[in-house]
Amino acid sequence: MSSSLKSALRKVAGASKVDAALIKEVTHDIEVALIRADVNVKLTREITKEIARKSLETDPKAGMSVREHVIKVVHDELARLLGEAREVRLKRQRIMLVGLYGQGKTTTAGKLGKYFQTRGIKTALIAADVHRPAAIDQLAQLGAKLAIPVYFERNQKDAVKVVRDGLDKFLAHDVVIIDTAGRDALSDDLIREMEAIARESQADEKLLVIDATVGQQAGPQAEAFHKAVHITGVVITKMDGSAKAGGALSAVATVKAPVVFIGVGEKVDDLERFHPTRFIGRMLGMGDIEGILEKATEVASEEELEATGRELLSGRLTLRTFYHQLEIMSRMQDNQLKQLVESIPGIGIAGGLSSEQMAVSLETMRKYRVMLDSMTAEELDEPDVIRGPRLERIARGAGTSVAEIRAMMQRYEMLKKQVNMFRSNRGLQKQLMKMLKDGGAEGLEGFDLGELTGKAGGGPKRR
Ligand SMILES: Nc1nc2c(ncn2[C@@H]2O[C@H](COP(=O)(O)OP(=O)(O)OP(=O)(O)O)[C@@H](O)[C@H]2O)c(=O)[nH]1
Ligand SMILES: [Mg+2]
Repeated sequence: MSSSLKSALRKVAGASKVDAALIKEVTHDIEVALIRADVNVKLTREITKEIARKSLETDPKAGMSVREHVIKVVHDELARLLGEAREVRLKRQRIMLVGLYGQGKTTTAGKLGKYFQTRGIKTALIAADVHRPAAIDQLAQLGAKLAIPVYFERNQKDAVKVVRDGLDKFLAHDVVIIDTAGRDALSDDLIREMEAIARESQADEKLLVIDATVGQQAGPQAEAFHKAVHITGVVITKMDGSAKAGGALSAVATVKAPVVFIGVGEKVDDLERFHPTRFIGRMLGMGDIEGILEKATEVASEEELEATGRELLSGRLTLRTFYHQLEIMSRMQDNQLKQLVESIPGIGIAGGLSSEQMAVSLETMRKYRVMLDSMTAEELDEPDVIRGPRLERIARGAGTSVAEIRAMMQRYEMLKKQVNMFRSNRGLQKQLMKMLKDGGAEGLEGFDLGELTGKAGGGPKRR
């Protein structure tokens, strides 16, 4: 679908105003692209109608060109079509993979194993497909290649026993991934087996693995599995080269089963977290879509950055300053952030952080931002007022626990202490102000990224 979406948007490139004829042409192209990608026809019509209406009825935000305005509208509608993002968190958990024959469960088990392992989490695999002897070999080979232990019992026909024994063996592992057997269809015996394994393992995540080539059929499939075993997320495989990817994705979104990962090839690295905005950016052939969306919200001006820096130096650090730092850092490109981190005394010198460790710390920052987003202005300016019921309200608003909010507040308190120490060092102060002037990368001084990456990242400690 991507090339036709790209050409649709190219038409807007030179336009100086949004007019009906132009939008009609663009929405027509988008409609063709979506239908070609197997997106349901009715859904496609609704989407393109909305795109046309919103492009014409709303005015571009200040500082946005016509092209950016239309791109934003197109993005927002496609994002609705694809559904909300949900992430499988980097924590101690048991993950069970379910699905029909040949959808990619075993391959995905290996990919997920690698995903956690490279993020510093001790991971193990259990081969609970007891129906096909070759299934054990397949997972065992994957595990050997990745140096991830695999538990299996040959000639054992009781999948639940394999799971029980495997979990006993892997008590010291943080993430245990269970590969299960497929069937031709969602039969009673498959449901019974899935239920029994889910019960035995107390799986935190039950991920349905669906092959993108089933197209719109992915919808009813996801719904049926959801009814049967309450899946917590969907992994769509074979997104590489499937003309029906749009059908599978949109159909799954309509049954409210969040897509968490997509498989984009046969190799162990071919797994991506499903991130609707990034995905849409790629469909539209634009790497910079996040940049455009930010423009539509709020752009931190240079003055703002400098003000934040001065606020830091003055010692009047509030949660608002903390928030600004996170905001700006999350806007920076990975390589910029890496450079910046490496320039911080005590962190960068000893080899720096790997890109995986950076990814974990970025995740933490995003999490913090959500928490700060659910605070009131008063709370941001006077963090001391955050107590009791306020803590609970903030946790609810951020979809997290009071303990997590407390942990974030502790980070903030620590940063405050570090800033105070930093204030007594003039050399560092100069360096910070220079960074601010050079392109807005303030405030990192207070961060101990080793701490931020925590157990998962195991990042270097400050010296
Ligand atoms: N191109 C591509 N191929 C994939 C992807 N994921 C899995 N495959 C291939 O799909 C085939 C089936 O994958 P498996 O992982 O064995 O599927 P399964 O669900 O475990 O199958 P059963 O155990 O037989 O039910 C294999 O040839 C994989 O290499 C993907 O994202 N892209
Ligand atoms: Mg398998």
